[in-house]
Amino acid sequence: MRVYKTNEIKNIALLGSKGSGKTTLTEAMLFEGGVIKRRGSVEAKNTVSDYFPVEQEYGYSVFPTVFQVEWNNKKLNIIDCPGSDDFVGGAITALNVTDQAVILINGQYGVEVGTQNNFRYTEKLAKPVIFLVNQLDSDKCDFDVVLANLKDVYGAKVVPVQYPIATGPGFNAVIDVLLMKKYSWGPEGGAPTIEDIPADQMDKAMELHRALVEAAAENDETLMEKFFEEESLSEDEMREGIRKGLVTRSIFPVFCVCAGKDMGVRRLMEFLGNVVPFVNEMPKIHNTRGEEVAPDSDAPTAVYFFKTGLEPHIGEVSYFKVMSGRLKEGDDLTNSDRGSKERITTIYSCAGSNRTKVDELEAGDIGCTVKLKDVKTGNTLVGPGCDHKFNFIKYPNSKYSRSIKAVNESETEKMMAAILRQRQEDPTWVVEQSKELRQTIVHGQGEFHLRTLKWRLENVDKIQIQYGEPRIPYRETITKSARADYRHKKQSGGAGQFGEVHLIVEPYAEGMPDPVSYNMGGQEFKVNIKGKEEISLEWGGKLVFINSVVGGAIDARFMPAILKGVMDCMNRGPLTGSYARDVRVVVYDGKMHPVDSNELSFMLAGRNAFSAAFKEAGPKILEPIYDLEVYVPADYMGDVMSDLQGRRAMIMGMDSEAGYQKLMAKVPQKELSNYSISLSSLTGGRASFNAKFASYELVPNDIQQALIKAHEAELAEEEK
Ligand SMILES: Nc1nc2c(ncn2[C@@H]2O[C@H](COP(=O)(O)OP(=O)(O)O)[C@@H](O)[C@H]2O)c(=O)[nH]1
Ligand SMILES: [Mg+2]
Repeated sequence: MRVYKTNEIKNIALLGSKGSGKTTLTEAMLFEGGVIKRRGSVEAKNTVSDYFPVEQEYGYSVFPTVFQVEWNNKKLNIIDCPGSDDFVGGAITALNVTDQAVILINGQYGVEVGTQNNFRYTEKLAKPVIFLVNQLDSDKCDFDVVLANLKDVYGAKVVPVQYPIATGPGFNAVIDVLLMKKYSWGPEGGAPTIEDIPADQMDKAMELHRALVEAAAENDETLMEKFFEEESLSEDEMREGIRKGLVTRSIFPVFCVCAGKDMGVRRLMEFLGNVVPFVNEMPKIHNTRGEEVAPDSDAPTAVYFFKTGLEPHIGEVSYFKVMSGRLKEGDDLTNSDRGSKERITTIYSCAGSNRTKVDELEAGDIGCTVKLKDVKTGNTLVGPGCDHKFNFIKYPNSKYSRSIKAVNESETEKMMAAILRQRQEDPTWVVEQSKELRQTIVHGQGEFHLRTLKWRLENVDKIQIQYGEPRIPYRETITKSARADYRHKKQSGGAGQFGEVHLIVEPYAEGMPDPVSYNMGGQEFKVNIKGKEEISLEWGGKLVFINSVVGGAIDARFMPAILKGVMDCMNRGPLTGSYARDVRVVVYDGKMHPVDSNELSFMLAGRNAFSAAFKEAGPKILEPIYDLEVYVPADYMGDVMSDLQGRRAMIMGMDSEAGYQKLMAKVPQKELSNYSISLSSLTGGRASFNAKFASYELVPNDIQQALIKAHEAELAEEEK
């Protein structure tokens, strides 16, 4: 493979709902590009893309597959992404390192929820979009309906470049209204026959041609002028106009293929090579310091690692994009994120598990390498004179969490290591060892996502695991002030223990003034602040601890011990054992013993006084509330809404977005535990959602009572 210049490289993400035909199209492109000698099929489990056992087991893509084809002296770097939203991490990665999204539409179904999700990400990342209608040979496919659907959802920017003469099993020809030619294929697909447009198609073709010319001209003033004067543009001018329109997302061209029969694939590759924006035409990426990094081959080398694959027999395969400079075999580079040195022994151009050695890659290009010592997904390797780091890829929040444990407890460490390894492949798996919940929790994008993790742990790493319901990180707080004393006294033989603490607790709110005095049961307690500690709690909220002890009743040296006792209680709240937050404590009096007082005594006195006061202070349990956004087709709105009402949701608003309704609500985390499964079964998989932590709110009284009971039972169980 020769060395491609930056302006000969096109980076493309292949997106679309699961089952739209991305993996099949990939086979056809690789076949046409001469990378493989025969096309595999998803059914025969022999495609280049779906080569991991887990993908073959489930029959669809789990990981994005990077591949390269050369076509007309251009290098197309294409990433075939998993279609299911459970594996959205792959699509996010791919979109971030490419300059063009090709979104496949299943000609049988038109715009699907997966299409919508993919499109939304292209919108967020401002990437150009080409729609590609596939499966034109299916009898359920009606191109006009699909096109109307696309226009309905994405507007007038949707402009066909091709249309099929007929769809269904006899499909074998399209009219290309950019080139104004008819393309047709024999039963084996492949090389097309290119002919003049038949007379009976001419009117329709001319009409669509004019629409395309106008759409192309709109993106450039000189083209617009020419269009007004001459009512037409040359082919090159149209390509130029379409490319500009792609970059600004003012045109979404529509192409036609039948990936299964390799029809329309060559023409597609030609268009991608000619019209897709070059790497250096797209907005520049920024490094972590916010500086622009241009894909300049003469600048110092910076290579960003966006994906790690774990392959049987080979180990880690690291996929990268050359952000600037050029990468040569034998280069010695520094890992700017980890400080370590790395030598690049071999560079490959890749096509799934097929790899071809190359000597050099220039800025903008994508490749892979193996046997790196210490490079993790997200790291950057740099040459002399360069210290770029990148963190431009932002993954969505998790949507589904489960507690996880190894069935055989002795394999816990092995399990953790395996999950962390898999996280290199899919950064949307997040594992957390929660001290608070006393559970290990895995967070993912959906039930299927987590099931895949389990499959891999059990079948690849040979570790049996078990999922469970994750605990909810409740919090405890108080709603009014209360006072309590506690005397800790022990006289048994030798040195005794003595400490006595009097304190007041009250709810703390950010910005409230320091206390001056309290009135408790008709008695006045003046506050005389001698010391104040404001502790930002690790788990959110604050504890404010005030020393207002008069007349030396307790030595200042015992204050830290009292605070420690209070903190013990904050760590394991009296109601449910959850963290407590937002409390102010004023220690205003107490007693010491000249001999027997020590730190332990005051720690215990502080803890018990605080616990007693806390229980008198209208204690409440708080639960985490999430901001939920649900994208749902209008027909399902009613069902989704009433389901949410059963989840104690507070509906915050509604919006409509490209054929979908967007519903915003606040929902307790506890009620979201199985939401991805319910929403999917409620809508036949046609809705999607995301959820983000918003705040802690009081739980309703009946739930509080139930939680306290459950905690008491748990404590009794522990004592047995
Ligand atoms: N009839 C027909 N079936 C196709 C075509 N392209 C793909 N398929 C089938 O559609 C299913 C999903 O294809 P696949 O490539 O796995 O889709 P992906 O999930 O987008 O990667 C498979 O059964 C393919 O054989 C096509 O052009 N025509
Ligand atoms: Mg696939």
